[in-house]
Amino acid sequence: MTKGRENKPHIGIFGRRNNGKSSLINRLAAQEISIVSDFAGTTTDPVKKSIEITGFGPVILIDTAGIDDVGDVGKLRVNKSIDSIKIIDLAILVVLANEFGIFEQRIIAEFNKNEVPWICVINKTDIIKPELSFINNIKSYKVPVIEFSALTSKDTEDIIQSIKDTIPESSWKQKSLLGGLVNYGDIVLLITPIDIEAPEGRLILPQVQTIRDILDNDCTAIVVKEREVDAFLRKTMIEPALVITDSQIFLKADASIPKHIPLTGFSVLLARHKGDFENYLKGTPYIDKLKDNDKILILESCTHHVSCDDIGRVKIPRWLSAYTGKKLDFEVVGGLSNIPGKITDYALVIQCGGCVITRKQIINRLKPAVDAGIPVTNYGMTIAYLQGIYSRAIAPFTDNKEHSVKNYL
Ligand SMILES: Nc1nc2c(ncn2[C@@H]2O[C@H](COP(=O)(O)OP(=O)(O)O)[C@@H](O)[C@H]2O)c(=O)[nH]1
Ligand SMILES: [Mg+2]
Repeated sequence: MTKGRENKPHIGIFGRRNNGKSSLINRLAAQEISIVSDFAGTTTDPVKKSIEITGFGPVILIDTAGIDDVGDVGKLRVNKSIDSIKIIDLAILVVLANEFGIFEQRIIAEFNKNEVPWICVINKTDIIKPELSFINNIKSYKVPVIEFSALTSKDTEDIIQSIKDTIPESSWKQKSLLGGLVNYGDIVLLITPIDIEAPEGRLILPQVQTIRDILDNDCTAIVVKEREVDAFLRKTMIEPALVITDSQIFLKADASIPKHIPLTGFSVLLARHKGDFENYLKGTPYIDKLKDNDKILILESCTHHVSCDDIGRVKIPRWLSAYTGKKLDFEVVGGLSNIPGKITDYALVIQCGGCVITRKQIINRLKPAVDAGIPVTNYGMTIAYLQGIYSRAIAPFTDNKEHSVKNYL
């Protein structure tokens, strides 16, 4: 799965069995992607589809099983549907005219609990027309209500307009990686090692994204290898406004870049862009307070990046143990699997960079820990801390009020 694909806004479709959820998805996608049938319970596990909504753009639609499913298996399906609320940016509740009760109220309570905005589609209006009092009752939740028929409505324009009006801008509008850190015309120096770990013939994605972002900010990017930095600064006398380095060579960069020039790492930049940065800032220094036998939870969001796997399972445990000198107990959880045991059993939670999931998914993943007061951090911030470069690397984000984390988020 590519990064771009997973970063699209996620929209979940909920409602009782047979209300036409899958039919609605097919109309929005203008193609047959979900299995539609008149047999209640055709859609079992939530089905993710990457589609282009005409007039809005690319999104991931999640088709779910009915919220009124029955029996043991049915309940499991309902729970899976409810689980998917944690990863969506918007919900569409599909109801039928004059049918709004306990099932709808329960799912709305889940939307509210997860702070997911929603819209309501009254489907099958070709066979049952809703009464005005029914529509007004749903409108009292202060959500858009659209009368629709997946079979006979000419277009989905009203639904798409409501999606556009309701979906949070942060779910689709890309923030600038360097937002608040640079000004028009600044020169930004990037230090990237070209070693055996570097991919053949190209730069890695964070470096490419940063270069693009520098250009988008009307700044100049200069890219050098760590071995060339000293000679470059001496020969050109250029004073960059900001230096961004690969974290692995931060110490070398720290020595080469004069102290008055802000220096940070790609991984810290990405932690702000893609993580729960404010809580990482609070949680990372907790590394110094770790004690013998403390349990550390490592959250690895994808299960197919061999290099991340190595960082989470081997390098971070080794470096953390060496740095603290304590006997620590590590537990790695992959994908979006449930966390074994109680969150309060852990002394620290370390999240991966999250390149394949959305910022919202990371924040929701960490929420139980944050709510329970457990310190959280991520791979990049932890590595920066263990290498003793943390305070310099976060200074560009915390020094200046104008550039503060809050303003960026
Ligand atoms: N008359 C009518 N039938 C519909 C409408 N939308 C869906 N259906 C039918 O209702 C049945 C269930 O649809 P489906 O999309 O599978 O429902 P789901 O269980 O909510 O995903 C199918 O036979 C559809 O053809 C509609 O707007 N009007
Ligand atoms: Mg279905």
